[in-house]
Amino acid sequence: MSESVSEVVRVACPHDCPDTCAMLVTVEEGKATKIQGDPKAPFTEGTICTKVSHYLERTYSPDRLQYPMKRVGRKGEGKFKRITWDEALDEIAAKLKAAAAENPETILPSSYAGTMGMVQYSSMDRRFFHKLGATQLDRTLCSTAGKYGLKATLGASVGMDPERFDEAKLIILWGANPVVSNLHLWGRVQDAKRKGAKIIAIDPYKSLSAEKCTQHVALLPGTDGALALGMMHVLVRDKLVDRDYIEKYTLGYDALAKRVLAEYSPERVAKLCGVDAAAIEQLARDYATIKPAAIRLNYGMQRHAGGGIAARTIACLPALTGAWRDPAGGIVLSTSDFYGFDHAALERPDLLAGRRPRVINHSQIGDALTSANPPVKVTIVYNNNPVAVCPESDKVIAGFSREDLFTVVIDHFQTDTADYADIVLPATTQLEHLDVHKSYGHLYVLANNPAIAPVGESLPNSEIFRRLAARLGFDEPCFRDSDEDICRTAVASTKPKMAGVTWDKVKAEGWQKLAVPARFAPFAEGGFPTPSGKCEFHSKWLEDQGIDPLPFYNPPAEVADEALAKRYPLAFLSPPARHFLNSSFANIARFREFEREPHLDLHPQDAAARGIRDGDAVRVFNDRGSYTLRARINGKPRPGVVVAPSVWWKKYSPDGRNANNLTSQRVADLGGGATFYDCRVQVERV
Ligand SMILES: Nc1nc2c(c(=O)[nH]1)N[C@H]1C(S)=C(S)[C@@H](COP(=O)(O)OP(=O)(O)OC[C@H]3O[C@@H](n4cnc5c(=O)[nH]c(N)nc54)[C@H](O)[C@@H]3O)O[C@H]1N2
Ligand SMILES: Nc1nc2c(c(=O)[nH]1)N[C@H]1C(S)=C(S)[C@@H](COP(=O)(O)OP(=O)(O)OC[C@H]3O[C@@H](n4cnc5c(=O)[nH]c(N)nc54)[C@H](O)[C@@H]3O)O[C@H]1N2
Ligand SMILES: [Mo]
Repeated sequence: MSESVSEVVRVACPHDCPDTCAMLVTVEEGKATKIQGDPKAPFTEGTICTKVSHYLERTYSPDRLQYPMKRVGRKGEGKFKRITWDEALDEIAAKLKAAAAENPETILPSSYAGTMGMVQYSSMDRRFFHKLGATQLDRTLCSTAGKYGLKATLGASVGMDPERFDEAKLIILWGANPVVSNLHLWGRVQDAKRKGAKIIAIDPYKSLSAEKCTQHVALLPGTDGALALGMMHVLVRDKLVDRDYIEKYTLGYDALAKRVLAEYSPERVAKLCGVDAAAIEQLARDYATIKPAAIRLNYGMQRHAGGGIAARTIACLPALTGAWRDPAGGIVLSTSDFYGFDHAALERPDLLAGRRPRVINHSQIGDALTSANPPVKVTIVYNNNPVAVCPESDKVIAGFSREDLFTVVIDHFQTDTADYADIVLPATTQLEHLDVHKSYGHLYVLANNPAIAPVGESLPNSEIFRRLAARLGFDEPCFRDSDEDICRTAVASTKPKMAGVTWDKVKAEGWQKLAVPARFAPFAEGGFPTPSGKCEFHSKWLEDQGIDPLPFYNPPAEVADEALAKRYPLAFLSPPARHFLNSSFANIARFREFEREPHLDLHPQDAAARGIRDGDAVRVFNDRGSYTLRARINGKPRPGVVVAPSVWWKKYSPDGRNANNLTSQRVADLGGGATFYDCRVQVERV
């Protein structure tokens, strides 16, 4: 915070988005008056999305939580009274002490990615819960199926440099909707298109991105692995593979080739995916012959029961054709493992001191809160809105409604989850605290400098856990680390790609690139971070887990269930709405107006079969629940698929429910990942 009249502060966008923008905030007399993308930052290039261009409205919203509060109404009712920080923290500390004395595993953190800075996302909080010996949360809501799929094939969450997409001649947007969810990559895709590149979307839905592509392959949800295997069949059959690359830098080609030739003919795959065999042939030929070829894989395609193996299978493609040879070729799902941040120093798992607390899967928090043994008695929710975003809401709500559960929610706003809290604590926004960021969609380290003083009595997450640690008598020096100490710790690393990156430099300049060559082609000459150092078509790591070591088609659970399809004939997708960020921003009037109202896109055929007209109120339902929204009839989803852009807050929805009343707690084949898009429903007019 500065005393000067007007200054420009370097901040980083905190949101769960691959773009992690570098931004400039103008501060006049202690008040933030303008926010903009940093024009000098290479990936941001001076532009930010609509959501964050209104970030000041979030920070200064009249709805901001300003002081600690204690519940006075029923759970869920949302009635609270103001209390002091001392009262709040004393009561929380007393509850934690009592629970820890009985069994620390009755304590559960519930946090995700409301902010992705290391200080506010995963440092003091993790130390605190490690020291307590609390139940550990397996944070599987978003990306773990794909992450482990990538690990099997490439060795880690690494891939081509997203900055090179503008040089590609073929781009496949595979389960990715960058217009909505990865805007700065989309700019590069458009540059490539202007220079003549062919852009292909693979998506059951004609998303805002798919409608601007050269070609759209609208496959059945959850069948991407089969499509990739069909492409491989054509590549092998027609000798379109790069023998030299395969021999030098891959493992298991002969067995893979034999399998795809025997089992995955385009005709068979066409039936599995619901697309024409000719389209598969064409896709494979284009992929092998138009170079450089870049694949933007994104998380949409892995929110299915077979999503992990599907991501692994698709990740084999660039090694088959040698696409990695070019900096603008290859595949990227996430770049996060290129960073060498010192997570052990940040999170201090050593504070567990040999204890191995049970682990609860975040995607099954509904079951956990209603039936775990021993029961969860105390939960602290921060950076997360589980009542809105976790699957099978009826169970999540039943859990948070338990009278014998003590719930603390730390947030900026009175979220759907905060309504169930015993104590609500106000958190600072990104303009009010310090942080350091990596990105999962580019290769820069970013600093977030505080621009203004905390609004009301809000505090950073880190400070809240610091104060709780002091109350619980945790005396390790790490509990006294300042936020700046934590930033310094994060980047103090001897890993080669962190060479030259220092906190002081990042803080002063706002961002710094990892130490990679200017035209980075990570696997042009192999060097994959797998056990063999090769791209692993054959994965011993999977074999050791009892999983087929070669790529195979692992079907979706509900989408492929023909018996279930008789009762619930439609596949239901609930991908991000453009003007929300998961459930963030969905409480602010401006963004709700942009999105108008919760709506369901239907194909005319499916609407006609149900007597549904455009604009009708419809009820979507399955065995887990139901909710009501407005029908929009258009050709965007393929027949048999309905799409509800999400994640609306329940309290701003017509019947107080949202998409997650329908989604299931089933987890994917790898990493225990959530399967939000593997969901069958029926729709009727109300
Ligand atoms: N504006 C905005 N931006 C965001 C977010 C947001 O909520 N709003 N969320 C952020 C977060 S947390 C994440 S993880 C990313 C997500 O980024 P993306 O992965 O790009 O997002 P999704 O929209 O989930 O999925 C992309 C597309 O996958 C399609 N899809 C669904 N199932 C399948 C399938 O089985 N196969 C294929 N091929 N496609 C399928 C969907 O129809 C959708 O159009 O975006 C981030 N950016
Ligand atoms: N149906 C359906 N459900 C989904 C998805 C989907 O596509 N469809 N997407 C899934 C995906 S990909 C993800 S990543 C998850 C996201 O799930 P979450 O990570 O829970 O994301 P948000 O809903 O944005 O909620 C984050 C909360 O953190 C708060 N917050 C932000 N910054 C801070 C801070 O500094 N301190 C504190 N204490 N709080 C802060 C915000 O105000 C917000 O209420 O949702 C998943 N749920
Ligand atoms: Mo996510």
